[in-house]
Amino acid sequence: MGIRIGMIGAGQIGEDHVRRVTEKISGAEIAAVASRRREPAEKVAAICGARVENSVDDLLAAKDIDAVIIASPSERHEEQVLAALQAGKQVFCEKPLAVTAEGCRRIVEAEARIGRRMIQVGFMRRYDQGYRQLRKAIESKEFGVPLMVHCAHRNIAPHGTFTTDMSVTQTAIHEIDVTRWLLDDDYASVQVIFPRQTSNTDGTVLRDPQMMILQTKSGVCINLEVYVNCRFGYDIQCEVVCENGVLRMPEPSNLLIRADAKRYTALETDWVLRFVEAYDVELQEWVEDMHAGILRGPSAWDGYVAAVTADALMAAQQSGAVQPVILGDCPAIYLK
Ligand code: ISE
Repeated sequence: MGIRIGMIGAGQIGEDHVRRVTEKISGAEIAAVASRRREPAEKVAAICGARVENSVDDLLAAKDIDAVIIASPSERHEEQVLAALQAGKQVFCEKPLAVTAEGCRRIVEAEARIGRRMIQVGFMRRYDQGYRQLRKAIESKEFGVPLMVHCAHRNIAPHGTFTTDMSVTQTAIHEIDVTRWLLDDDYASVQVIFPRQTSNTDGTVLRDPQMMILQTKSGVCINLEVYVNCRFGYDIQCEVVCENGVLRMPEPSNLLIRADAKRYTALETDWVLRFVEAYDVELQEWVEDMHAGILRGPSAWDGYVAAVTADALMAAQQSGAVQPVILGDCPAIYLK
């Protein structure tokens, strides 16, 4: 029997996930939708023929719902994840797991009390082909151990209001998770340097670009350029320097065009397109893992580690100094 999913939130990412589960994913269906506003919930429910619940509480109380996808505004995640655990539902929560590290810790503790994994966090880059190839090559040890990682995260322009700390919490958060997963290593310290600033911020207070430097416990240095106003395209780069070789993430395979006395390949314009396949694989594997009774994707602990690292980076933005990343004890359910 298919997993019956309740969708919480009916914004763009919620709608995308509903389409995915309905049109691309096997082994699950969207049974109900709940959102603070009725109208978008009805629109999203109509895509898949699901019912609309009056509230998140009603959706969580429904006996026919096995799991929920939480794609509501970030500030509501903590309360909704905790309520879903309480109701015995499996949870897929879009990033961030909670808006504070303390909030993530409360979720980790609640899940640890249950004694098994119930939560997966939406760090979709772990499901991207290119990152998976990188991880496999690192794991093979064929090129020696990794020493350094060079990353770039470039957006054409931010959507809506964007502040200096959001370059960490919304943008760098993806590299914080995926690099730690690639290297299978935790962060020891972080630092932020502000290079010459772009005039593309149009007079807003946002500091852009930023150079973030993270060092792992085993000493690997990661330099991450975050440039959210690059104007030219959505551009994600990752290169791992190992002892005996350099591993570069492949570019997305777009057509090579010769025209107008130029030879070029188009760049994506946003993450929805750049990571479209990763999002599909992410939800498909989550559904398969629920059927198999064992979750393997990004855990609540990974969500917590990302939040603690993000806090250290924001402290580093303020202080200009190297900041330690202090995690505390990891509950047994998350240890491999
Ligand atoms: C956005 O929230 C994302 O998650 C994107 O992947 C990232 O590139 C962008 O900078 C964020 O604002």
